This record gives sequence, C-alpha cells and structure tokens, in this order.
Amino acid sequence: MNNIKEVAVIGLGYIGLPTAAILASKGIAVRGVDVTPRTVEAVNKGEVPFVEPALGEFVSAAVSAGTLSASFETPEAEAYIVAVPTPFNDDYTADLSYIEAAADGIAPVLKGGELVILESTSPPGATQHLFDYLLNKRPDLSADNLLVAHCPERVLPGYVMEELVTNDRIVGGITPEAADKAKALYETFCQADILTTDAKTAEMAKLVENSYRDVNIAFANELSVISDKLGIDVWELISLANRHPRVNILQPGPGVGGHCIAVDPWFIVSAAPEESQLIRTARNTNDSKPNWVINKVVAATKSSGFNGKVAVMGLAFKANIDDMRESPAIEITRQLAEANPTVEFLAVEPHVEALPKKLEGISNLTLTPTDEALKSAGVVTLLVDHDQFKSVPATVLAGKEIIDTRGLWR
Ligand code: SAJ
Repeated sequence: MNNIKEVAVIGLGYIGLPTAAILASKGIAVRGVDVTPRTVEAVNKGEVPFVEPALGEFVSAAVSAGTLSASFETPEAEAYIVAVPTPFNDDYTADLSYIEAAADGIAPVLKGGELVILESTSPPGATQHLFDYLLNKRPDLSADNLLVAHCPERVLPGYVMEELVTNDRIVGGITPEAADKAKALYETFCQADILTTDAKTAEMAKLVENSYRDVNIAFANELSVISDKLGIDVWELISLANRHPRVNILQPGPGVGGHCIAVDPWFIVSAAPEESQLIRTARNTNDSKPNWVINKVVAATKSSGFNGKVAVMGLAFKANIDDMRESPAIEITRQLAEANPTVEFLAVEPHVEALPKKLEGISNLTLTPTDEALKSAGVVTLLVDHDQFKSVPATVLAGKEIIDTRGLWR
C-alpha cells in the first residue's frame, strides 16, 4: 500500500512529464523539475511542450487541481523520480552526467528515509552509482535510510498515457525494501503486474528489451539488402515467411531511429564488449542502412531521364509522430542534399511547419507540401510510412523512379 503523498519528478520530458501527470491525477502532490525555461513555463500553464496524445488533458487537469507544478529547484519530497536523458559518449559508454546533476539537486534536500527512483534507461550498475553518489554527498545519512530503485520505462511514444497504465513494469531495488516501496507507488496508476528484482537485473531487462528489437530489425534490414541483390520483393518474402507459426520477422526500413533502440544496445556492448558480438553486429547493420539508401537514391539520379528533383517523403524517426530524434530520414536527407548540390531536394513532412535544425540552411533543400513534391520530382524516396502517404494514388507515382524503404507503395 502506497503511503507516499509528495513526489518530485526530475526531468519533464517524454517520460517524466507523463509520469508526473499520471501520479498527480491520483491525488499525489507532484512537483516537476526541469532545466529548460520553456518546459517549466509550459507545464505551469497546464500545457505540454511536445506532441503526445492525451497527455495535455492530464497536465491541464492536474495543474488546475493544484496537484502538479513545475520549477527549476528540486523541492523536498518523500520520493524522487529521475527521468533525465542518458546519451552515450563517443566511445559508446553511457553519459551519466544528467543523472549526477539530478542527484546534485536531490542530495541537499534529503532528510533520511526518502525513496529515489531512477527511470532513465541506464547501463548495469548505474542505480548503485546513484545510491553511492547520493551517500557520498550526504555522509551524514545512513545507507539503510536511503531507498533507491530502478523502474525503467517501457512506453511507446504515441501511446504513453495508455501504456503507463497497461504495461507490466519491472522494479529493481538496491534493497528489497526499496523495490517494494517503489512498486507501491507505481501501483497507484499501473494496473498491470509490477515485478520486483534487484537493480542490475532491472537495468539489463530494459536494455535487453530494446536490443531484442534492434537485433530483429537488423535481421529484416539485412534481408532487404539480400533480397535487393537477388531481385526478390522483401515485403512479399517476409509476409510469406511469417505464415510459419513460429516465425515473426519485423519490417525493414531506412535504418533505426529514436533515442532508445539506436542507443541502449551500446550500453550492453560497452559493459561486456567481447561477449556482445551479435548485439554489436545488429547495431552496425542498422546503422549502415541509411548509407545503402543514399547509394540507391544517388544511382536513381544518374538515370538518363532524371529531371533534377528528388522528393524525400518523411523526416520523423517513425510513422505518425513528429519526433525527429536520431531519425535516419534526416541523416539520409542531409547527406544527400549536401553531397549533391546540383540536385533539388523536396522534403515532405506533414507533421512539421519548418525544417528541423539539422536541415536548416541547405540551399538545395526545401520543405514542400506532399502534392507539390510528388508532382514535380523525378525520383521519389519514401523514408517514413506516415498514414498520409498511404493514399498516394499509383497514377501520381507512375513514370517516376521510386525508392520505397518501407514497402508502403508496393
Ligand atoms: N523499426 C523498423 N522496423 C520495425 C520496427 C521499427 O525499422 O519493424 C524502426 C522504426 O521505424 C524506428 C525504430 O525502429 O526508426 C524504433 O521504433 P520502435 O517503434 O521499434 O520503438 P521506439 O523507439 O518508438 O520505442 C521503443 C519501444 N521498445 C520496444 O518495443 C522493445 C518502447 O516500448 C520503449 O519504451 C522505447 O523504445 C524506449 O523508450 O526505450
């Protein structure tokens, strides 16, 4: 049974803000903490500074009810949830500086007996590191008076408010007491099973889930390259093979994007480099796919009738969202436009009003409406399977060179 009534959530991003809002909807007093003025201001106005269905209603209701507010300073609370980024360094080790910065804010306000939950995806040992780091900053606190646990998030962007309630959760404690207390807090909003374990197993479980997906996408991407060489339609091949009762191959694409699947497997590789051969190879296979697509597009522009214009359909990292983090579509578009200055590139992304920063200032690249781009381009490259692109009639594509990396128009 949960007895925590005040929670501070450090990091109000894609995970922290939904978690803060859903806890607040259960009557818990939640104070959000963020370093970005735009985020703090938006939340205090009851607004969400990014796109996530249903989250806006939760935030505005909680702010109006007075159960959610945001600030730059970490307040005193009975529990702290750390949901900050964990990017990787140049050598693929995890950058724990954001976690340490969150701990720097928490340490001075601890009185003893609080629960600190790490939600950020973390390499094995990071939760123990957070525990040691806090105690090191506060040697006056006794180790058995600080409860630290890892509760990795599992929600799929676009379905966050639903999956926070329906997905099973894993909670790994530095001690069983920490795990039980975190479990009780998450039971206030999670209706699925919450399974407790130790902190390192919980860290690995999260990394393994995303690596499993990465390895399986790499298999599909490798099949697409093999099929292309052999003159086989990979989409037909996969749908036929998937009719076997124990085969379920994922879909090839232009590469793997987002801030999770393209990142997390490296934490396993850097923790056990010799032993992680398959995971490393899968990462490299997926990372090499954008280059393969670039070569296909360049080859298409060399055909005799090419009219000088290439349409690039989609910039987001996957379908039907506006999230561009680590998007292979952006990398492909940028490299193509920069390396081919005499070709005009028409980028189509129905979810944004302006080109993202990484594509700004490239003179032969413009954000173009779907119809216009499809009408004028001689080569059309489909990079994201947005619903809007599904309905493009075959007559509009007739006579053009099509590079369909998602199998949408086959
Ligand atoms: N992709 C393919 N082919 C596929 C599936 C995906 O090319 O068959 C590509 C997508 O286009 C995208 C990338 O992979 O570029 C990742 O997309 P995704 O939908 O697989 O995953 P994310 O990054 O949106 O969310 C994942 C989820 N993890 C798993 O499914 C194991 C989510 O549950 C996690 O919470 C999230 O990572 C996270 O934050 O860790």
